[in-house]
Amino acid sequence: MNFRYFRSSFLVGFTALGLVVGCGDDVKKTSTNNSTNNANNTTNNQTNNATNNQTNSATNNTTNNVTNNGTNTAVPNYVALITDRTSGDVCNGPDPGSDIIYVALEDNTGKVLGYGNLKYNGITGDSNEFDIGANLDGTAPSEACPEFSADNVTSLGCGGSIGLMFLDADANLVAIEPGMQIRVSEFGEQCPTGSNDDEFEIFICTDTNAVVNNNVLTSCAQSLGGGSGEITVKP
Ligand SMILES: [Ca+2]
Ligand SMILES: [Ca+2]
Repeated sequence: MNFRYFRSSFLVGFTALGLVVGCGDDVKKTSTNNSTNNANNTTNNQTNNATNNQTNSATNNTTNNVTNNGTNTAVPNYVALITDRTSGDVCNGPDPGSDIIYVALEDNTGKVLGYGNLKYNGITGDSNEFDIGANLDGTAPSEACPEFSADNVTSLGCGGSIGLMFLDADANLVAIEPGMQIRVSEFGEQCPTGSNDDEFEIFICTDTNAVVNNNVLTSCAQSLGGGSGEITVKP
């Protein structure tokens, strides 16, 4: 064998062997690295997912809270319902049931915030001569105990009801809120010619639209109390 050829072959073979051996090491390293990277990726994915879930959850909660807060904002109450509770012989007269002079919405010191304006008419009584509701126009009464006339007094009829919304001095609506009071003046014993024959009960209505536009009273479920003559109740 030619020595030069042998040396060349030896070098080629040795180098090739080294490459093979070297490649073997690299394959092992690559495999190990891949396993490590996969493990890291798995960990990272889990961490990212957890972080994303937390972020999404927080974002969703914030969004839901904003939405819920918007949805849950309390709708103001505007309507007070006065229902007559009178029974007996007085129901057969010309002014059956409670005879309302005015209704005032006041703050807790008695300062008038608005007067009742007739928005739901459930007045009854075939012989009721005081059923036009002219005095319930949202303005102040001319007198505490006026002449008993159809212009000054509204008789509900026995079992009848009226729904009122309150207007301030500028004819703007005033919502009924906790801390206020509602004062109903019925032509009763506080007036020189009145009597305590008639009784009524006051309710708050939570669905203004149903009462005012559809004559539906199912939301007028919260009783504030009642009586005869001049009565003050707190919503
Ligand atoms: Ca009456
Ligand atoms: Ca009366």
